[in-house]
Amino acid sequence: MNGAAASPEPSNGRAKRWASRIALAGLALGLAAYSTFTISGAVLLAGDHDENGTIRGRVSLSGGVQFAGEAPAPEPIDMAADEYCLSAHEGETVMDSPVLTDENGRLRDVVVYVKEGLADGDHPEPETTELLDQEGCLYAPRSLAVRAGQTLVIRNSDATLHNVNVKARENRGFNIGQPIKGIEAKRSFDAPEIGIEVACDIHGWMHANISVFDHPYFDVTRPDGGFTIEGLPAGDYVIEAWHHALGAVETAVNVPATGSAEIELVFEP
Ligand SMILES: [Cu+2]
Repeated sequence: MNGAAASPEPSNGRAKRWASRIALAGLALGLAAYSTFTISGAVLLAGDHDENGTIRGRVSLSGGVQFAGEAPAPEPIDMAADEYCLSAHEGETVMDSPVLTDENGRLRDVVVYVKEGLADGDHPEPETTELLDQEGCLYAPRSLAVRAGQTLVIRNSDATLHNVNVKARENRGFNIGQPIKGIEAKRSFDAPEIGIEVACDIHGWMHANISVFDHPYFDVTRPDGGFTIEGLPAGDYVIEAWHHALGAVETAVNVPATGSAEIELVFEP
């Protein structure tokens, strides 16, 4: 990802493109001193200031996460222990790996979030609930992020018994059985916590993780490794990417007042 940002540019593109290249060079130098992992590219667009020189606006921070090594080949999940699970995938083999990438090494299920740099203060309240579903004896999604206090709906969409063992450390953990198709439980978490492990003790292949934030500036990478954090105030931030099997990497980023910022995070094997 070098050069062009995927996000729309301000209208006076050429001057700002040059400005962004200079900013990029500066950022790369800064990052080299700051971090011990690889940043393979970043594009920053110049921001605007009002007459007092105050930066304004909220922008979108987007980018991607890459795994620089060779991901282990996915292996078939043996669901023979449960007839229902087998029948839910009749005619197909469900493959799994602790590190899931696309053909370009783009890493999915990574929690990307603002770790440092946010001003104290009120953040917009979450207006929606989040869903952790169990479907075909798999969690959907595998990696989930919620706000502290936000309602999490845990649903069993399968006609078989699952239990949901939520092994929180900073929050109160719980372990609930969900024996009936369509049953839902509602829970929430009080405190920020990264990567709460979730497992089904009946089906040993079922794993998920939940991260809890006290602010809204986070996302989970899509199957193409991409993420977008919307509405971030201009400023200097530390962005962390956390993966359940690979750990965490972080980078510093300056988010300009208008346009967009783009970063690339790379996990080394
Ligand atoms: Cu289960």
